[in-house]
Amino acid sequence: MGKRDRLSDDEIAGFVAAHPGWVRAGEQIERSYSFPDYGTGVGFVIKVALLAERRDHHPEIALSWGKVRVAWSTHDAGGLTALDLELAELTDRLSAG
Ligand code: HBI
Repeated sequence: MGKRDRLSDDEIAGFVAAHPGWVRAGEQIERSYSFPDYGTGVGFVIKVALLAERRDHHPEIALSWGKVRVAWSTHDAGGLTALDLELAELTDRLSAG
């Protein structure tokens, strides 16, 4: 199982069950994070963006006041891969400050 091989539905369901906040949305996993203000959300977006650049793997990120939505998928694989799950866990760590 390479990091960029598509995951099975069961593997994805197992991740979602073990990682509160993450949900499957088609060929993505997504999670929204709440922040006390817009600026704190921006800081989180920057950290996720820098992670994405370091790993050459980029999420969808939506920023609004007090909220950031992050969605991971592997475009090259046309679905979810282990890389998405790994980066979703890293995204959670970044949200913890
Ligand atoms: N980001 N989410 C995501 N999925 C990809 O397939 C991807 C990426 N960032 C860069 C990237 N692929 C490059 O390796 C090229 O394949 C575009």
